Amino acid sequence: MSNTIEELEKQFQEKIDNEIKIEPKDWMPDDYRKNLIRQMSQHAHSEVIGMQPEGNWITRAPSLRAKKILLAKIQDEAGHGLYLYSAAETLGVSRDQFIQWLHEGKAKYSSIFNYPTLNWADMGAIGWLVDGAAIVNQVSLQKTSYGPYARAMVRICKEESFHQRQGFEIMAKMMAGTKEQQQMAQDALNRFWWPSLMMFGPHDSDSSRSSLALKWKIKRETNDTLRKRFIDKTIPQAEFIGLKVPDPDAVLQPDGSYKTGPIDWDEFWNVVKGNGPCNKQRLDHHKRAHDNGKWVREACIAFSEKQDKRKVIAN
Ligand code: BYC
Repeated sequence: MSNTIEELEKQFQEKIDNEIKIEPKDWMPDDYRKNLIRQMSQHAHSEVIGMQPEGNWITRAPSLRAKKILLAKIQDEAGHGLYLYSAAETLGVSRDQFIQWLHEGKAKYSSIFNYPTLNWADMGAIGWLVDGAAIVNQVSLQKTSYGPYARAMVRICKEESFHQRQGFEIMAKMMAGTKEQQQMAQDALNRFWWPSLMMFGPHDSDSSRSSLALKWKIKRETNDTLRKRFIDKTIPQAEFIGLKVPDPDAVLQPDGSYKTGPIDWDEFWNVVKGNGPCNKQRLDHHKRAHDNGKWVREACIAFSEKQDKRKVIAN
């Protein structure tokens, strides 16, 4: 006897409420699938596009040690993108389709990667603030209800915490250096502080996706809760190495948390809509790299087809 949609929805919600993971072949509401496809593909695109601002500094790293660490970090980000594309493909959409949506502007990636990286301290600011913000979000996503996404997050979080530390190390070293180095570190914090807070998305009251995402446990905590956690962790870290966050309204409260000033949401939406300083550059670069890699993809397919034919003959 087949179940009605209402029964299937009820059983689905019971699984979610009982913390049972949803797996690719399980029944799921269409909107759950669509919401996951959107969020996971945006997440994957962010990891991949996020390589560009840092890739810009590989040839100019100040030492061989710094270059090796930066290369390893960027390679990790590529890996994160690939785990996430694979996890998202289990929802029935191909990698080619995800890339096409990105190129057509139908899929987003994190607003943070539309800002330029102007000096070496920006590598510190990205590792410390951007990966730091990403970890706060992703630790929460380790408990997301979709199994393949949750499992990808566990591995990604381990690598992100190394990234956060390497960024903080760069900032701490610069703050222990010359006056010019200290100014560069403060300048990088000034430019990346507010865009890092924007990574968590709009305030809860303006977050159109949150209510269903929370009901279905795709998201486990709200945008504002995660943003606040990041702020409360990061301001003391800044002060510890002699930096000051560029928020004149930031005040420590008796409970140990911080009250902070307003975020410029016009800037956020402007960047999200494609008008940030580097949106065009980032997308053009991705399209170019994708086109240049066409022959590699074709060679891989030809090779695997040849291997398959050999297997058929051998059997
Ligand atoms: N940027 O209802 P809301 C990394 C959009 S990369 C752009 O709150 P939701 C790294 C949102 O998509 C880590 N768009 O949405 C890599 C929605 O528009 P649509 C990236 C944003 O999904 C290299 C609309 O605004 N992490 O670690 O419930 C080097 C309304 O928002 C942004 C992830 O992707 C934004 N910042 O919540 C270094 C985490 N914020 O789609 C580091 C996974 C919001 O309806 N994603 N929008 O047209 C999430 O957790 C959630 O999707 C968000 C947004 C918290 C980002």
